[in-house]
Amino acid sequence: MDTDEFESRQRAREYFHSLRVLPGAWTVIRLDGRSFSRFTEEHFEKPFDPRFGELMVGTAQTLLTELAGRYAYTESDEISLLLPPDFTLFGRSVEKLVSISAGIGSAAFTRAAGEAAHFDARIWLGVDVTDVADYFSWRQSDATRCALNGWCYWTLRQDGRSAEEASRALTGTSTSDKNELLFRYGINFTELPAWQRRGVGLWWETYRHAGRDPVRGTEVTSTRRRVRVDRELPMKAEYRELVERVAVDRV
Ligand SMILES: Nc1nc2c(ncn2[C@@H]2O[C@H](COP(=O)(O)OP(=O)(O)OP(=O)(O)O)[C@@H](O)[C@H]2O)c(=O)[nH]1
Ligand SMILES: [Mg+2]
Repeated sequence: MDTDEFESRQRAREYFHSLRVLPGAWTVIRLDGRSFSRFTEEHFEKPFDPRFGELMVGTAQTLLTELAGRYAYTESDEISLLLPPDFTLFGRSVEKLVSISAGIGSAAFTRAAGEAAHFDARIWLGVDVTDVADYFSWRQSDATRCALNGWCYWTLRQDGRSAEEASRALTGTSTSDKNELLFRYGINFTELPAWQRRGVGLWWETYRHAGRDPVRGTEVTSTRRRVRVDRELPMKAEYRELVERVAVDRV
C-alpha cells in the first residue's frame, strides 16, 4: 500500500468529518453543562445563584461574539446560539461546530469561574423563523418548568426534608400545586427574578455614537453594534415576536 492510499484510508475512517449542516437551514447550537448538578452544588447557592447566572451570561456573550451568532439564550446550565441560514462558519462542518463551540464555552466559563467546567453541544435545525420561534419558546418553557421544580425542591430541602422525601413530595404534582406549595412558604413564584423564570436573551443592537473628527475638528455620529443583554424577557406571543425580529436582524 503506498502512502497516498494509506493516507486516504485513514481519512475515510474520519467518518463523520464530511457531515455538514444542511444548506439554508436555521441552526441552533445548544451547549449544556456537564454534570452541573454536582458542580453547582459544590460551588453555588441553591436553587439559583446570581453569580452562576452571570457566568452563564458571560459565556453566552463570548459565544455570540466568537461565532457571530444572531441570538443567544441562556437558562439554567444551558446556552442556545442561533446562526442565520447563510452562515459559512467552519464550512458548516457539524464536528467543528459542536466541538469548537463546546471548547469556547468551557474555556470562557472556566476562566471566569476559576473552576474547571465542561459543556457538551448539539445541533438543532429549522426551516424558517416560525421554527426558530418554536425552538426558543420551547427552551423558555423549560426554564419556567425547571425554575418552579428547583424552587419547590430546594424549599423542601431547606425545611429539613431529605433528597428522597423532597422528590417524592413533588412527584405527580401539577403546576398549580407547586405554586401553592411555594406560597405556603411565603414565596410568590411570579415575583421571583425574571432571569430565573424566563432565562436571559442576548443579541446585537445598533446604536448611534457621537464623537469628534480629530482632523476636521467637527462633531460626527457613527453607527455601532453592541451586545444587548435582556434579563427581563417577555413570554409567549411577545417573546416569539422578539425572537422573530432578532432572527432576521430587525432590532
Ligand atoms: N446551585 C445552582 N444550580 C443551578 C443553577 N442553575 C442551574 N443549576 C443546576 O444545574 C443543573 C442542570 O441540570 P441538568 O443539565 O439536567 O443536569 P446535569 O447534572 O448538568 O447533567 P448532564 O447535563 O446530563 O451532564 C440542575 O441541577 C440545576 O439545579 C444555579 O443558579 N445555582
Ligand atoms: Mg447539564
